[in-house]
Amino acid sequence: MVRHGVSFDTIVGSGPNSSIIHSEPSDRVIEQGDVVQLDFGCILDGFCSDCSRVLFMGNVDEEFKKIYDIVYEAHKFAIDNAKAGMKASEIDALARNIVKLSGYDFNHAVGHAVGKEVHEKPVISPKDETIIENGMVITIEPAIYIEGKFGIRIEDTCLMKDGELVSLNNTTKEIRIIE
Ligand SMILES: [Mn+2]
Repeated sequence: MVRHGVSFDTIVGSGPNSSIIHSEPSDRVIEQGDVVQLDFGCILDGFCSDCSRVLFMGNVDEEFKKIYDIVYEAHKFAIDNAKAGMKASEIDALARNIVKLSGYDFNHAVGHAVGKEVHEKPVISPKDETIIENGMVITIEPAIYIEGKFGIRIEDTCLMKDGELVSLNNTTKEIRIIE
């Protein structure tokens, strides 16, 4: 990232700030028990990337784990089940319905196309009817925000290839606890 440059200003939100979608880095000191939300990307050969991961500081309570598992399941389900030829809105629904069935929702799109700009059209939202075709690059980033407490968003940049959605990020999505 240092060598190639970032595709947008890195988001780091700890504790309650993790529940703010575009949290800017602040002087807040990271504490035991915090959720730390990271959202970042770089530019390679003129093309952007976009990735979100969550870290847990020390012991994590059961509510955090429960919410993490829902978001991770929604993220994974959408990647595993998105196919070329589906509408953007249908791919949004794959992830959002898992979150909704668990009694939550989130007030942003499940993703967006990525190219020379980090946010391009189509938007993977309930209202976008664009057909997602082979060769398109989109993000899958469902989330749950518990206002004033914490937020969890898991995001990969994905390529629609041979009819299937393939994640281009290799970083683990298992729960990461920093002791
Ligand atoms: Mn994104």
